[in-house]
Amino acid sequence: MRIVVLAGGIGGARFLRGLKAAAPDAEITVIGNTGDDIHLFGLKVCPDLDTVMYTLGGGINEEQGWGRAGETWSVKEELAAYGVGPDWFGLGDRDFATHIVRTQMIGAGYPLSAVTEALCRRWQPGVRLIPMSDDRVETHVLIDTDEGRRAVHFQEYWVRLRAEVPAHAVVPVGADQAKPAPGVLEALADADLVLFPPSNPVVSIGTILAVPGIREAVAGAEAVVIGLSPIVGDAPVRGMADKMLAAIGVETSAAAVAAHYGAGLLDGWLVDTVDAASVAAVEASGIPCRAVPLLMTDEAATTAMARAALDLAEAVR
Ligand code: GDP
Ligand code: FO1
Ligand code: CA
Repeated sequence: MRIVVLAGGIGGARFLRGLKAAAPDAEITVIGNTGDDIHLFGLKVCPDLDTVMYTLGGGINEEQGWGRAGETWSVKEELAAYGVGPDWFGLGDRDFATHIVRTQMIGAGYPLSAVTEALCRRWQPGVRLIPMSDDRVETHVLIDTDEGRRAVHFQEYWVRLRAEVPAHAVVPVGADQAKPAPGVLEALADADLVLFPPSNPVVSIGTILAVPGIREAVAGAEAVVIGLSPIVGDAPVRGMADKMLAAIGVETSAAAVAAHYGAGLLDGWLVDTVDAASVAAVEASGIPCRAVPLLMTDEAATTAMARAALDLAEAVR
């Protein structure tokens, strides 16, 4: 079976671990979000691609969910001693090496998709990881500052400001001019199943779908498309997705996220058992829906979630 997963960082990566266990023989292609990418200290950092790569490759800091296990911070301390910022984004020594290799290869002329493939030769994530696009796309968030309304980089909004100020708009800058990376449209056309893991619907999956051609390829795919809600009990399980949903006028509920993707994209939707009361409303909007436990508390629970997605796909096929 050929499965394509549209993934952000932590939510996508953890789900993928369960999917690999639930479907050990499947050929899994991951289309990764690159809207979170940021250039720091002359280096290109791709947080969501790295989170998937490190999580599946066994190098992730499990507690934090991003960055490397066994990390040290000498470079960060030395940069601070020079007074060179930003100081609000935590790049560790081990992680720095990834960004150095990536930036060096891009400087030599390799597209991000080829660089990602090269980095994955070390990590062996057991999936084919492709960035959504080789073109630069950068998510910006419109906020009010002392100097008036300003667009800030998504990481500045998320990490420095902790999403504590209202977001008026979320803009994937460059997406309208971006092309899907080589292999993205082919993978979607050849897929038996497309999954939306419980990733952020706005700044992860929304950004991937904003690359012209990808939304159309998902909607037009022969594959069954199944999504899992990142919202449980009307709140994000982790992070500040509620702030992002508010910015695009979508209520923070599992049913509202399903309606936001719509029956044009989704052939099925999973909500958590605490949201079982919303199953009828989702189905009334034309999307088959089931309530199952959706908390990725351990490997077994995550694998069961992936199995529930595979089961729903069979039922609606
Ligand atoms: P990010 O790029 O690191 O923010 O990660 P993603 O976009 O892939 O996923 C973020 C989303 O994962 C958040 O909105 C969380 O609510 C969701 N999430 C995290 N852990 C869980 C979980 O155990 N269950 C569910 N259903 N969602 C989760
Ligand atoms: N998230 C944080 O909240 N604080 C950080 O300092 C931070 C550093 C960081 C470094 C490398 C990397 O790959 C990810 C990192 N993240 C950090 C997570 C990243 O910013 C995520 O993309 C967003 O938190 C949400 O998508
Ligand atoms: Ca992200």
